[in-house]
Amino acid sequence: MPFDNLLLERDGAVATITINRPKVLNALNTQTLDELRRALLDVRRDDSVRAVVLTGAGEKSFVAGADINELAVQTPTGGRQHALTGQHVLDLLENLGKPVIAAINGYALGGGCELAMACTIRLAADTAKLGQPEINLGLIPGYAGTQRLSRLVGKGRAMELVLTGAPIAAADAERVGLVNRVVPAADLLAEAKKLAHQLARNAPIATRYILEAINKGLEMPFAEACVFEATLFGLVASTEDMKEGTAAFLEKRKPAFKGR
Ligand code: CO8
Repeated sequence: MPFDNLLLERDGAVATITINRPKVLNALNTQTLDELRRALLDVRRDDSVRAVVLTGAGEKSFVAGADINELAVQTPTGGRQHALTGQHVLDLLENLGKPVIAAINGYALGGGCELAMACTIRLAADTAKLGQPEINLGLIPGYAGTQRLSRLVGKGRAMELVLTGAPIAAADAERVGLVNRVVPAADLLAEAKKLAHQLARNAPIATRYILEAINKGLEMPFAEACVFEATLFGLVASTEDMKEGTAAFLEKRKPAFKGR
């Protein structure tokens, strides 16, 4: 089924997903969230996709949040369901098994900041602004923002960002660890794609296990997470790519990973 509100493009092993509702600063309505879920399932299923770039259409906004037109008329049960649906889609993104680079090309507010936080690595344009302004609408974050933000920037900074609702500039977001790197706006997409292509050349199974070890391991007690890591290490030792990677090093050549 084609998408109305997003673009899905391919360049070799890299897929680029662009949230495409620029007239409303790429706000996430129910349809867009559902299209994103479908696009992510397509990308997850396709072994030839090894990395993903996620961005917003236009120069002004990555995603300016959940669509406030829908939030304004939600019911208590509908609101709960909406939040759970959004959390499910962001969970899918975080645990896609391939790295997702957020190219934050402008406003990443509310659900937009939550979307960026579910990505693996965040690059921001120097013009970007990030924040959780839900409090200004009499709301709270609902796509797991309270949880991912406090894990990324620490409890004190998360409290300040969510309680004040004030957005921060890209440079400050980098300083507190909310984004990995800030680049000039004109270079953002190229830099994100360059990083995605670089990660796409790595051994896919090792990449998937690193994502799992960090994502799942962080939610476990330390000792259990270490055992989990060791088990994944053992599994990766059974791959052809491990043999190829170590042989290539010893033979002083570049490895050619096959994902086996
Ligand atoms: N939803 C719907 N429409 C939006 C949104 C949005 N989040 N953001 C912007 N728009 C629309 C505007 O209404 C406007 O439409 P129109 O042209 O028809 O008037 C158009 O986009 C352009 O926006 P502005 O004219 O406001 O552009 P400015 O440059 O003046 O301002 C801002 C840009 C500062 C980004 C401003 O648009 C803004 O404050 N937007 C809202 C940001 C916000 O509060 N986001 C958080 C929303 S709440 C949320 O995300 C909760 C997520 C969890 C939900 C859990 C489920 C229950």
